[in-house]
Amino acid sequence: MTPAPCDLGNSKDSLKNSIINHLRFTLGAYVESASKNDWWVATCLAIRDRVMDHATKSRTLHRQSGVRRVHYLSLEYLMGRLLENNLRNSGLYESTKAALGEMGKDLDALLDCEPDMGLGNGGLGRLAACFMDSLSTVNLPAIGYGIHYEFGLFRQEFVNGKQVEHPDAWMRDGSPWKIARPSYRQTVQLYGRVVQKFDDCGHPRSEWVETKALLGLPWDIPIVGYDSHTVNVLRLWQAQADEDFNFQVFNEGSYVEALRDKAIAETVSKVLYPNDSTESGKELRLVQQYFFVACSLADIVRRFKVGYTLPWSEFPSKAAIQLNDTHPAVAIPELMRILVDLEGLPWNEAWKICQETFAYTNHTLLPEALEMWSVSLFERVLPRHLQIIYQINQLFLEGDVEAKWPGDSEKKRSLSLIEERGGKYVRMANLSVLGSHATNGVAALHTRLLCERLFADFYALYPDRFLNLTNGITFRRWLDVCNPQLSALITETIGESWKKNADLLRNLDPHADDPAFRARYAKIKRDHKVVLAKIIEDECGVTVSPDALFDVQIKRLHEYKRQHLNLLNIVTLYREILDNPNADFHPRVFIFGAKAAPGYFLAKNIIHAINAVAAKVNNDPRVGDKLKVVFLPNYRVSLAEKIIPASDLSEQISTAGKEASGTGNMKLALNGSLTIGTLDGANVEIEEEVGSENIFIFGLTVEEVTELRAKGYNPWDYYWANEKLRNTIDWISSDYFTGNAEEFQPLRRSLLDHGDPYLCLADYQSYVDAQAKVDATYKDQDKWVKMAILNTARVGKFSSDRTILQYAEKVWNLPQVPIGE
Ligand code: CR1
Repeated sequence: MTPAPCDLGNSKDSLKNSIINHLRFTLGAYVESASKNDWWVATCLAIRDRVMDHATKSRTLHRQSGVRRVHYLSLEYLMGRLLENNLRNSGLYESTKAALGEMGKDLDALLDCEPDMGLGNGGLGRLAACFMDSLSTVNLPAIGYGIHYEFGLFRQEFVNGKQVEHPDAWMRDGSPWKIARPSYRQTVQLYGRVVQKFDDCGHPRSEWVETKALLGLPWDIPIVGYDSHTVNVLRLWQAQADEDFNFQVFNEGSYVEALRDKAIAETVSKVLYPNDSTESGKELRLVQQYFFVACSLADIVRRFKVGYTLPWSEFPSKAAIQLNDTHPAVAIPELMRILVDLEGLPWNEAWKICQETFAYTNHTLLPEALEMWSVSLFERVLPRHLQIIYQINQLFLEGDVEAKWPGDSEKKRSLSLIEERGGKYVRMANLSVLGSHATNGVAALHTRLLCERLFADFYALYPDRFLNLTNGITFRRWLDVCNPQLSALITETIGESWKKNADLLRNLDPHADDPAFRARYAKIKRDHKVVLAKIIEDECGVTVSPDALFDVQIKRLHEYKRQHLNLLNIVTLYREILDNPNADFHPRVFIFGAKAAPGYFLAKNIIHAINAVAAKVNNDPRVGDKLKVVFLPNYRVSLAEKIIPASDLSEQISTAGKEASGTGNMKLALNGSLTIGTLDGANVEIEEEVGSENIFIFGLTVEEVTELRAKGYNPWDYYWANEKLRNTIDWISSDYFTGNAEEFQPLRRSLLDHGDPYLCLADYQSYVDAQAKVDATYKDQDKWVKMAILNTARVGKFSSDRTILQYAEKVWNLPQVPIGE
């Protein structure tokens, strides 16, 4: 007898039943006495029930139809909270709100129970999260693979203005979104040595022996798309010990010792490395990378084998694998090892399969972010993979490189997978380009620089492999969820289709001239500023006026992003207000959100300096309301969702050529925050879209930066030539702000003695002038609001749906597969 299906309807009453059932039977709680957290969990589970059915359906249909799937390999996923996103995407928000309302519960209050899923550092991890949303939305068959970190990015606190880190135990109480899949557990080998054996036909085969084993337990998180029935999954691997007990030791009575190995094994998925755009070269990090790559590849191969009885040459027609930066690049030798050592394929055939399967996205040109592993470390952890890399390298240098540049050892040095100067290192970026059929940058300018600079020789050799795919953001989370008021106004004005086709936002363009529309748009912005002002009051104890200009810089703390250039302008303004109290200056609130890598000394010094300046400025009666500076602690996705709709001005002020793309710039522009920025990353394309009259561009271009450096850049020249600048720097590094003149000497030294590597001084005057223009423009509110509306209207290009469809077409050759009801 088939049991009656449970009621998974979408009506208010069905949802009410589901929530009550979960409270009673899953959580063992009474409706009358359940805690707020119980209500939140029960609500998530009620939604998850509805979503899981579609996940199973999607997976089944993808398997049965035999379509190619994309596998996104990423060490980071910065998902944030899932409940509201899932509700809005699945169209269940209103009925769930009503269901809870009838039971005396406020949905919006419950949303705050959810801890952020912060399994990433910054832009790269958030991009992966946006891509997962878009893949489901546009009905592409996809699986995201990553690590189930027990601790996500640290929680940040300020003590006396200095950053202090605390662990982020995001899933201490479990998570209602994740489902364990023990039947798909994988075993991974590490360490050991390689021996040569001969198979039955007398062919030599390498065997990796005396290894240590680690288990990977997959956890699945369903990814709900907007208005689509495709539910893909994000599969995160948790490391477990091979055997719970070492019986030998156990029998000797050493129970605690026996469990030690288990504890060590489990450190592999314990914690996310907190560095953004820098590599760290630590053994545990390499083990993390290999662990999740090996689990994921084994999972992909398992699916290929059970699903089909096809020859290996068909593997790429079933599986595309995208490498999100070089972090998963060890997948290339791992697939070679599977094909050659385990499956017995000839080398050349295996190599062809590899190249057809993999594609690589580069996210940075910063030299300190280009991953290199010392050969000795690599050899110890992955001895067979190192051999494979050597062989790939030899065939490449003696083959394609020799053919193109006969006898040119300089070219060989530059293209080699092994760096030989100053110790031997494996270059993961070169490996990634060579082992894949496509390499892309993440904005037009970045891709151009990849081809002209970082990968110039590879580009000369394989020009067809390189392409640009400008980043995007999901408009669901970054408009629908974080700014439902604006989303509703847009829908009321131009209809709903923009949610699936963001280019239609252009239909808002003419409404910028309509005073009634402008008034409503401006009111939404102001309401968000009132909400943010309350958060600022609660978090920082600073009272700010929602009528001030909210000037926002939110992103990781990094010298190249130049939060310290922002600070130079703030201190310049502070001085001006004191010198010239009657000047007509529109009140401004400078708002920062940023985490610094715990080991990044100068970044922490900059945070401290901003907080110290804030403390002085905010309490100086001579300044009053004109200037406030706040640094909101613990910047994260859920806080970004509060700041972005409330922002007037978006600081995108990196040194030209350093920010590969940026994605916060897109989120802010979409929410009507005007950009003050350099011609860097995607700012260039934002200017193209919104028009140069609706953005504040300043500073040196990439070409000018190159020229200046070639000429010999000396920050002291700027210091001596510009009195305002000189006073500003001297003031920051005096004892005025903390009572101790030593405090900000590191910052001063970096700007002067150490050559100002990110050219803050060179761009200072141009930045200060652009800020004056911002001030003048803001005073004309009609004009400002119009510009803001035109930003919202014209950034449709930056929808991650567009980006993902380009990947599908140009890199993955992937069909859209709609899933029925
Ligand atoms: C870049 O710095 C870009 C994101 C996503 C970052 C940023 O400009 O928007 O990637 N790079 O593409 C990075 O984290 C390891 O490199």
